[in-house]
Amino acid sequence: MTELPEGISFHPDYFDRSAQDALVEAIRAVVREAPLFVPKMPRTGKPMQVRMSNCGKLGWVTDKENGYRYQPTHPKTGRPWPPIPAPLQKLWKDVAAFDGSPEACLINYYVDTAKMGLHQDRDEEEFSAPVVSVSLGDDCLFRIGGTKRGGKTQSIRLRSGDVIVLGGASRLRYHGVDRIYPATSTLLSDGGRINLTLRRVSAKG
Ligand code: MD3
Ligand code: FE
Repeated sequence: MTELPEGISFHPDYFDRSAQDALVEAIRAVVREAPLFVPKMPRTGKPMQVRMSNCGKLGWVTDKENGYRYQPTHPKTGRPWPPIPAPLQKLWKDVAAFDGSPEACLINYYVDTAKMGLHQDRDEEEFSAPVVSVSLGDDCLFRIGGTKRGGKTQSIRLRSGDVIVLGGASRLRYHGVDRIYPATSTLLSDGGRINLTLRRVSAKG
């Protein structure tokens, strides 16, 4: 077991099974109001493999015409995003070490075959706030690299209930999801993996 880079803190099994069940129920309620959508790459319009939604004042969206951005409303319904569920607001307070509340919670849903390519999260204005990630459902192989493309990378298996905090010198590291390990969790009735990322978007005035 090798050490993680500075700025990353890993909390395996942060949420126990009953807390995970409660989170899944809360996320199911969010996606009833704000349905999962298919994000499309800027310029090409190529669909990403994950399905997405958001809760919070702002949500991350992307489409062919307007590219990556945060906006206060759902791209299909035009309605505001639902609020961030209380247990996730508490999580941020407990682990983020940032003086300000989370503005966005991106919901990523992965089916068995879905992946997410290496990328940086840089659509936020406030890079001094960490990104706080919660994994639910099937395990995945997560990969983290350096702050430039093409350097060496490290892989970590993330399991249901794990929390990982990406901050400080690691906030702009490249990262992605190489694979899902199907049927490794009983949490989600239809299988797959949910990742929740809590984010601060705007700098505090
Ligand atoms: C490392 N999601 O939504 S979460 C994303 O599992 C995203 O769905 C992945 O990458 C997922 O943008 C990974 C863990 C994560 C999130 C943000 C990071 C790792 C990060 C920001 C900087 C470095
Ligand atoms: Fe990311």
